[in-house]
Amino acid sequence: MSRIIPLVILVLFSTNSYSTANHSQLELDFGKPGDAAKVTRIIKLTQVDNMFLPAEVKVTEGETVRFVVKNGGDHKHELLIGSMADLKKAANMRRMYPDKEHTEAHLLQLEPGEQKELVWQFTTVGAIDFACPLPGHFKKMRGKIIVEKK
Ligand SMILES: [Cu+2]
Repeated sequence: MSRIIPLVILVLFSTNSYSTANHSQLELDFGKPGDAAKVTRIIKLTQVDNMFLPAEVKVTEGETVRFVVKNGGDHKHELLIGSMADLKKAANMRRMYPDKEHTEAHLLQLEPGEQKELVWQFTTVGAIDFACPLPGHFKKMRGKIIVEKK
């Protein structure tokens, strides 16, 4: 009997810590939501109708970046980070279901004149894309994040 109790406690403890970690730790192949206290680079992006300025930015592997995104256009814009395949999927979804709500951790939605921030840690060397997936914007409003080796 005395052997069972520690085992039960261990299982409860590990289940609890797993679900806590799982909740706050979304990890994608290009990184994860960053800790605002660990930001080492601030990148300002401006959206106009219809492009990002600048359209290419460089970061370093492991770095936590704060994107400060300003919609300087007259229309709604979004910033979505992801592989080109995923961005195309997102753009198709927005075309087919324009009223669906989107809440991805790597997405910002901005009204004209609005400014929002996204903190992201880039964990994989290479290039990752970003875009505004809204209909009519997606083909022009694209950019690249180059993640350089540390
Ligand atoms: Cu747009």
